[in-house]
Amino acid sequence: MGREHTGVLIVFAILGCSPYRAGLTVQDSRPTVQSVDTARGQTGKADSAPNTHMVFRDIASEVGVTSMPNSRTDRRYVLETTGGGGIALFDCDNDGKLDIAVVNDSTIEQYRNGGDLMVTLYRQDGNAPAIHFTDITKASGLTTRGWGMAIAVGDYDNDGLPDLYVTGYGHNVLYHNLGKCKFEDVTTKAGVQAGGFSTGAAWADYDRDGNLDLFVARYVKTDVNHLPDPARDFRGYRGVLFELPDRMEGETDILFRNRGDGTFEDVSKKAGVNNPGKRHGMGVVWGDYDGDGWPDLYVTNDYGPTFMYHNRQNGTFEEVGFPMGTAVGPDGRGYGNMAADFGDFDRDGKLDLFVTRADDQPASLYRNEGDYFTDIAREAGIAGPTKVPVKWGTGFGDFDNDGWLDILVANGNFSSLLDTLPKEYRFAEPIQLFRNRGNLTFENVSDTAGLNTGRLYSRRGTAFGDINNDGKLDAVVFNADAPPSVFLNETTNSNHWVLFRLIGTKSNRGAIGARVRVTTSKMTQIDEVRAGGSYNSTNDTRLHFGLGSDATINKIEVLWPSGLRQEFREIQADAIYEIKEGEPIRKTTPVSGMKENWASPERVEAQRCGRDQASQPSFGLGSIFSVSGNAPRKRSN
Ligand SMILES: [Ca+2]
Ligand SMILES: [Ca+2]
Ligand SMILES: [Ca+2]
Ligand SMILES: [Ca+2]
Repeated sequence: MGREHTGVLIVFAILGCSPYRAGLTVQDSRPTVQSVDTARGQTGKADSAPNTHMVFRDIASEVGVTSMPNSRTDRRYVLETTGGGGIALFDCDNDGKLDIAVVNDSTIEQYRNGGDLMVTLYRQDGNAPAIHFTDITKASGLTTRGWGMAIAVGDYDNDGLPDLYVTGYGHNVLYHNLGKCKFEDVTTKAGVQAGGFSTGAAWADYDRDGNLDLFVARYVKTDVNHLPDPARDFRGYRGVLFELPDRMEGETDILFRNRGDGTFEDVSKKAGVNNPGKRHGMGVVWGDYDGDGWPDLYVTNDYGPTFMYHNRQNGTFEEVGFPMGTAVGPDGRGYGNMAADFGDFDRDGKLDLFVTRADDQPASLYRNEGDYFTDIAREAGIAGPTKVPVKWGTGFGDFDNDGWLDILVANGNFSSLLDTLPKEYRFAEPIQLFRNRGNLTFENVSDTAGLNTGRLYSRRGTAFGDINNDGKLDAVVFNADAPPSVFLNETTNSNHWVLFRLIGTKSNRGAIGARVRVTTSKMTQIDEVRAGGSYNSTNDTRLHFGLGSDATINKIEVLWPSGLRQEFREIQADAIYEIKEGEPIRKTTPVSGMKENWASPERVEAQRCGRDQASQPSFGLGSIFSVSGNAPRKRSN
């Protein structure tokens, strides 16, 4: 909660505007991304039915998402104000229907007595259109107690079943998925306890050996058994006795390397991502921002500059936040950074970055200019409306399927104790939604999209995914001291869409880090499969693309972490496809039992790429194949 900052970082902001140099080879090896269209000069018209009215409805209470967490709103300690908030949309039994995991916080009294169940798991058991969820937490084996924070879903053992890593205060938990939504706590055996006050976490195969690795951000040192005395020790905030974390000692961050045998080693220091300065870590998201085929890492820090770790392709990272222009806000202030997401909102083939912050601090929309990022939030119409509230979960998503990524932001103040103050932002705040006009500006549609028509809550994490498999991206949002909201996307238009479920064979099974490029007659889009992000949350790992008025996809390109590149032509839109590494694309029918049909693409290409294909035309990420001496290793299991 980065309130009351000084302006000491202004000098760095000036540096942050300069191009990325520093003698890195990345610039030289960077591929030329041949965009079909770029945002500059786009009119924003003609891709779709104009100006679709986005509509959401919170269906949580009518579909069985009703379990009340043990929590409270009158939060006084940092453990309470910053605790909790993760949501995951994932498919725990591979039946083709998304299930929901909610990470629970606790209370100080309850934690001292053993804590609360860190996760609530809802399995989707209805069949469309009758969506229904059942709380199966007790039967699922998710029985470890504690004080939960974040959830990162990833298949770390490549058995085809998504596993859960849950962070929290005191200890973290790795739940191995045994099948049928049953889980086993394997934390000790795996060696990923972490401890301290962990916040965001996310999986990625940073060394490309086929096994998912895990990054965990940590926040501050606090001892629940020796908490300070508010009356004696708190400076307070506008007279409210309320613990502020700015002077608290921070904690280091952790990178766990997956050995491929069910155990992990702590490589944080060796890899250069351990955060020795102990900045207060919050959000984590992986993304290959420079398109060199190696996943890079972005970590938001409260009270200070954020980290952009560039993957040097040799097991180490270089922190390049300032030279890349993403370390601080537009006016050079460090700010209280919360969450971040990568997405190519301007469709120029490069991943951009969106960052949420505390109150009185605008969000940043960092446009990837190739060699550095430029914060265009102000010009885009986002800085103004996002300045006011305390912002948490966020993400890019094309909610109206027009082919342009929109942005959702979940808000809410730290404690209901602050509701006694005049002119203070409320504990419960509206959600914000920004519709991408396609011309580098966004329309604030927060008041008309149905996200705030019901009771307002203090929101935290967000997870996006297509809950009812109708091609429209839905959103689940964490509510403090209440069950989550399940926002079904009921937008009506004639736009087309596609969903891809990727399955790695040589690459990690969950295909985390795979990049997909979709080209229609009017546009080219990219995205990557991620496992953890936003604020403490995990989106559906199926990639969703809105396609506007195009009912046919001319070309689908998949670049796998293994280096394999596949290309498919003339694929029908409005369907869910499964793409298994090295195999033909397959259409799946999103109903009970997931009946499968083989699509009959006119042409299917699968090429095992080597160095000799470095000059291969048309796919702008070809340089991954030309990397010598540090090619990805084979998966060991
Ligand atoms: Ca697994
Ligand atoms: Ca990279
Ligand atoms: Ca859109
Ligand atoms: Ca949907």
